[in-house]
Order: sequence, then structure tokens, then C-alpha cells
Amino acid sequence: MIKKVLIANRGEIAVRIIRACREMGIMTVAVCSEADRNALHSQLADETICIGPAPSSESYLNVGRIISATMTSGADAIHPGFGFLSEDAEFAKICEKCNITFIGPTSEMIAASGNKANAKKTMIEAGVPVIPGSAEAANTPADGLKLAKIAGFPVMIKAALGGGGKGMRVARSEDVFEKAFLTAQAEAKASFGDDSMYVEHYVEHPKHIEVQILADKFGNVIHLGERDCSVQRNHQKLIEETPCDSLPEDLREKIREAAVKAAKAVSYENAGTCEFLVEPDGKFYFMEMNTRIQVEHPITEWVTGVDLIREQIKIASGLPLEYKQEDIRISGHSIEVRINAEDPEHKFRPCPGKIETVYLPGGKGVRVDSAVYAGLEIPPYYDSMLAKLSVWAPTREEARRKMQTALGEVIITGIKTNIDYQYSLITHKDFIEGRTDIDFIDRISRG
Ligand code: MV4
Repeated sequence: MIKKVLIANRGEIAVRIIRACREMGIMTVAVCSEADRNALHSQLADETICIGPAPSSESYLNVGRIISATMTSGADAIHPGFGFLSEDAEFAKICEKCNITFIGPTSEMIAASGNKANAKKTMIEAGVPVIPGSAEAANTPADGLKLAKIAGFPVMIKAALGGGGKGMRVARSEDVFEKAFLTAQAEAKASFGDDSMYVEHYVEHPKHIEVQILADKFGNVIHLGERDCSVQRNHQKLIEETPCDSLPEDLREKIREAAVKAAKAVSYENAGTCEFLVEPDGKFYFMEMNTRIQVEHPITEWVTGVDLIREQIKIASGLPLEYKQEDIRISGHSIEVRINAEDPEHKFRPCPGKIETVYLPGGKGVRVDSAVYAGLEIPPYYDSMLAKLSVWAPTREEARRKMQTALGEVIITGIKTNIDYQYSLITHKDFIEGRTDIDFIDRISRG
């Protein structure tokens, strides 16, 4: 069993992991940058090691310094959280070589999922539905165009190593294809150091549905239901909910089963998420697999009662899953909103600065995952997410009203936040009626 965990992250997820470890009797080591000496995670862990200057490249992304901190502190495992090194196959491999338990899948699984074109081939072989189009890679516009004709216009040109929207362009017709291909490819080369592209049919107005998976080292794979993450802006999710009531139950069951099939096809291990696009007519396609714990995991915890971080640690320790699929009951409805330090009136630009006052809501069915307190300085170097507010209630509408009530109570002064903007989304007619797809924000912003 793991005895001491180094948390290679910051903010609310670091705090979340420290809490789970403490409940399990596991010692914790926080790492922090010079900008985070007063951060909550630095104060809550059993030990804290300052690993370098504020920029992520010198601290939270610095593999050498994180490995040394692990060795120095005698930690036997690293939890990477999300972002930073969480999906870096090289980092996971170094942990494996140093006999440090990486709390996540193996480096091979991370690398295999990271190449989206290869992952797509694996899913085709496994019989998991994927977006129409070839999974072959193209390196020239001419080769890309051949694939585009197979996929059928409009098409989406994607970087093999992409994900999260980088190195991605839509081409609506043949005459704009070459330009779109070269733009996407240049972006891919700059972001991932690799310019292999693949081409798919462009799916219009889909929902983004993802399925939470847990898999142990013995081949046991279960799902914990789906999350609807359609409400997003510039590939940043804003609201997540589970279950997705706006899709028929039989369709959701098929998507969940496809996710389990996908995880089994890659012999997946630990917590993971399979992302799908779901068309208005009910056709659904596997898109990619995320090999980390995700920001929105609390809503799955609300409706299943399963502590996902605890399960990650147990799986990494080599314990078999205690839950069978039939033990997982999805009960009620949960919604999460992300509270960010940003200015909705100025293109959502990040707004770091000193927090003056904080009041966070509570009460039955209300959860706050945050690392903020009055007097804390929010540094400009990292992600702008300050807190996650999540609620549970028996039905979607009750959960939505609970979220509306909770959001109405939040006070954060000293910096600008998106709280009022989130309130406007939660009370929007289309959201109330469950009419959300990935174009929801664009549609309502145009008015
Ligand atoms: C797509 C798509 C439509 N058609 N692929 C966005 C991030 C990356 N993971 C893949 N993405 C998309 N791929 C095809 N063939 C639309 C998106 C997409 C999207 C997907 C999920 C959630 C939000 C999105 C916002 C814009 C585009």
C-alpha cells in the first residue's frame, strides 16, 4: 500500500488529493512554486517543498525538480492531478523507472491515448463507433484532401497529437481545404512538435458527453455514468452535469457500454474518461480518452457516492476494484459550475490579484472545491479557475434551482470573477429546458 504521496499540482485539486490521502492515513507532500508559498495546498500538506520560481516550466512542469522532491521526501507515489504533467507519458515513464508509483495509467497507455489518430484505429478494430473519416495520418494537403473526400465535406482537420482544440480547423469545402490544413498543421507543429494530421467528417451541433471509467490492474472495468459537458467556451468547460437527462436512457446506456469497450480495448487501468460527440439524431462517436482525473469528477461522486481519488489510489496500490457494475447506482442529479478569476465583460481575460473577501455557500447538497481564502494573492502564472461549486438534488430542476441559489450567495471581492455570468447561464431558458450543445454559448452570445 502507498504510504506517502507527493502531489504534483496546485490549487483545489491538490487540496482535494491531500484530503483523500489524509482520510486514508497516507502522508502527503505538497510541492509549490515561489508564488504559491501561501497557497492552501502548501499549508494543508504534511510537508511542503518549494521546487522553484513561479513559471510552471520551472516548478509544476519541471520533471527533475519534482522527482528530486519525491526522492528527498521519501514519497513512494506521485498524484499528478489534472493539467501540468498528468498526461505526460515521459513523466510517467520516469516515475516507473524510479520505482515511484504514478497514480494513473501506465506510460504506454498515456502515450497510446495521446496519439488520437492511433487511438482511433484501435477503437475501429474494437468495434467502438468513431467519427466517419479515415484514421490514416496525412502530412501534406494533397494527402489530406484524399482523406477529406472519403470523410465527406464539411470536414474537421485534426492534429494526431492534438486534443482540447489545438491544431484543429474546419474546412467546409474543397476550395478552402489547403489553407485550413496548412494552418492547423503549423499550429500542430508549434504545439506538439509533430505535424501528422487526420481528417474527419465535421459533426454539426453535437453534445459533448463523456463517461467516467474505473479500471483495476486485473482487467475489471466499470463505468460511473455519463457527464454532459456541452456548455463550454473556447474549449473551456463552464458547466457540467450528470446524468444527461436530455438523451434517452437506452442511448445513454449504449454510450456507457461503448466507453467500457473502449477502455477494455486498450487494457486501461486507473480512472479515465471516454469522450463522445452525440448528434441530435442520436448517432454517437468516440472522440478521445482522457487518462487523468478530471476537473468535473465531483458530479460523478455526487450521483454515485464513489470517492474517485480514493479509488485512484487504491487501484495504483494494486488493489482490485471493490465495486462491480451492478453495485453502481446513479441517484439523483448533479451540476457543477467553474468559478474563474476572469472578466466576462472583456473577453474573459484572466484577472489575477488579491482576494479581499470570500463567502462560499453551503447547506444540504452543496459542495465547494476550492483553494481560495480572504487575503490570498491569485498569481498570474496559472489557470484562472478559483473554485468549483457543485450541487446534488433528486431531479435536474431541483439541482438547477439549488445551483441558482448557491451561486446567488457567492461573494468574492478584490478580483473579477465569472459568478454573475454563470448565474445568467444557469437561469437561461435553453439551459433550464436542457437544450444545450457545444454551440450553446456562441448561440446565446450572438443574442
Ligand atoms: C470535432 C467536432 C466536430 N466534428 N470533430 C474539440 C476538441 C477536440 N477534443 C475535438 N473537438 C471537436 N471535434 C469532428 N469531427 C467538434 C469539436 C468541438 C468540441 C467538442 C467537444 C466540446 C466542445 C467542442 C467545441 C468545439 C469543437
